[in-house]
Amino acid sequence: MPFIQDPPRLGNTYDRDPFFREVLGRLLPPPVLAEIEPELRHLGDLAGGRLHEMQLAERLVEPTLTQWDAWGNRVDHIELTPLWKEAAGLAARHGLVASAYERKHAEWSRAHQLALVYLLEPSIDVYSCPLAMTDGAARTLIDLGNAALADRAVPRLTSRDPERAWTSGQWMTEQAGGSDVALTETVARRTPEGWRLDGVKWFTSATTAQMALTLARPEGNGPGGRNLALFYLELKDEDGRPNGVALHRLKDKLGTRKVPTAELTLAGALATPVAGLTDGVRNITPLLNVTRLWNTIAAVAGMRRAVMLAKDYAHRRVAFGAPLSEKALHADTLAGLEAEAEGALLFAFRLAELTGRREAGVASQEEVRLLRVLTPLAKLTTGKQAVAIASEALEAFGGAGYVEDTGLPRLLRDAQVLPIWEGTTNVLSLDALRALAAPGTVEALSAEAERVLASVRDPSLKPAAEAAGRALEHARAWLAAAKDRPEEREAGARRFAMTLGRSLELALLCAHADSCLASGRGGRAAAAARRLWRNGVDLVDEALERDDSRLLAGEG
Ligand code: UCC
Repeated sequence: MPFIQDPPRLGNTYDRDPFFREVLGRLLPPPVLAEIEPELRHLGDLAGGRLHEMQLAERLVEPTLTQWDAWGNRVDHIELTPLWKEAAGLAARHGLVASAYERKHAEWSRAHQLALVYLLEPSIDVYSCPLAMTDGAARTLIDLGNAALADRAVPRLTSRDPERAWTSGQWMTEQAGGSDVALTETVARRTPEGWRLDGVKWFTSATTAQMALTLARPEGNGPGGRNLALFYLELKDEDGRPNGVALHRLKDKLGTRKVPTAELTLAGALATPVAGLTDGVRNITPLLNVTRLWNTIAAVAGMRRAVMLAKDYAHRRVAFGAPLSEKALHADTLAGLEAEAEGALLFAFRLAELTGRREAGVASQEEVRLLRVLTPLAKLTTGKQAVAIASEALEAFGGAGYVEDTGLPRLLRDAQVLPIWEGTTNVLSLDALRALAAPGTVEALSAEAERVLASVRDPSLKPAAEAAGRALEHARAWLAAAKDRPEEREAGARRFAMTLGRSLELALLCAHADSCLASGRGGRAAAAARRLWRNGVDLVDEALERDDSRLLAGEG
């Protein structure tokens, strides 16, 4: 008898995601949700239907680079996949970048924008990458106050007209280093026509952009990140000729295969300093913080997609005499994955909320500090979860999860980039420590944790909330004990950051579950909170506790 198995189906990914709808319902004022809901439902329909089908159908199609035309002209043409072309139009029309800048919904505009992103992201083959950089570039040009460049580029970066819309690159990584950006070797020279850049950029994602923000060392400046400058460049001149940018090849990557990531040379590319001739690293950080926010949303969206597929399949696949969904161990495994994704979703949208408040000018000083430290924490925590969840979700399909033409292995390959790009887990753990060293930031984080935990009143949630509270307390004690011991502080940074990230997720999920119980919306979220607790927040915490007691005992 042939093997015929019903594949997993998605359906409308907005309608079939009650947890997401619950989270939006708590976050957004009812008139805002009512206004945006038809569009969310429409995108859920596209994401679970036509786009998902396209994604499966063009699984083997990848972007290609043509460097020369038949007559010897350098053309460097990148042909994108059909889904990417479709996604570009959809992203512009639905304002996947624009809605954050139009600010139609005041401080809830970021949450609105990222809800759109959350729905489309898993079905557009990582077209979110150029969109994230575009958003970050618009934010950077605005924040740095370069009116001429902002006037020129921001209306295009935030356009809803696909014919007019631009995307931006973010060219930071060089052969000398991707994390240690201060090693940048690209040189900027002042010429009669303006600044010209020479160098090699080793990893430039989505190189089909019309502009890029990049770092270069102005001739005569010394070493280090402070002596770099942030530059704006356009890839083509007014006549459509290349602006001193030559693409060598596309990268052959484990995942994100539809993203045309290139190596390129800058040979006399005309560029404009964005904000003076120093402090390039500091000046590019608004871009980094926006792409880290997108990374967090993409991680959560990927987790939810993997869980949605695995859950649907569990109703279709029969083994040992019953559907998998009726098997206690399989159901428990899926519940564990779902709890992770739910904690992560709450963390991501808390970040979206704070970002929206800051951009709308209504955030308190404490919220600004909180946002600074939650950005690396959320990115690093959800990036790690995304890989673990994708891996476990594939296992829930048995061998089918390991077979390419099911379309499932892509989930894991595309997740693996999330802890790497935009700052690895270790780099971001150190960034979290850097943020916490600023005055008032430990206090802002403690106040957030206390506020969230104090809102948990239902006795059934107390043990989980107390576990989160204990872990947070350990983290605080470790930070104080590690203050004057730089080596131990660095070595323990990841355990510290993961403990904070995972216990904040648990605290947020407990608080969410409490509000569901209080409003009579059932105990499903409470069960998820207890499940997340059992998933091992305390295991991370124990590891930290060992570090902590070693430090407290003064051991080296
Ligand atoms: O990976 C890439 C691919 C692009 C694809 C985009 C798609 C993503 C979206 C996905 C959605 C699906 S592009 C390259 C990514 N590279 C990185 O992320 C770099 C990772 N490395 C770091 O983040 C490091 O921590 C560095 C480069 C920032 C450290 O450099 P330095 O030279 O050691 O810098 P300092 O001295 O630590 O920091 C310089 C200044 C300081 O402020 P001042 O000057 O006032 O003392 C820092 O406090 O910058 C400040 N600073 C920040 N401020 C550093 N980081 C931040 C931050 N995150 N926010 C605010």
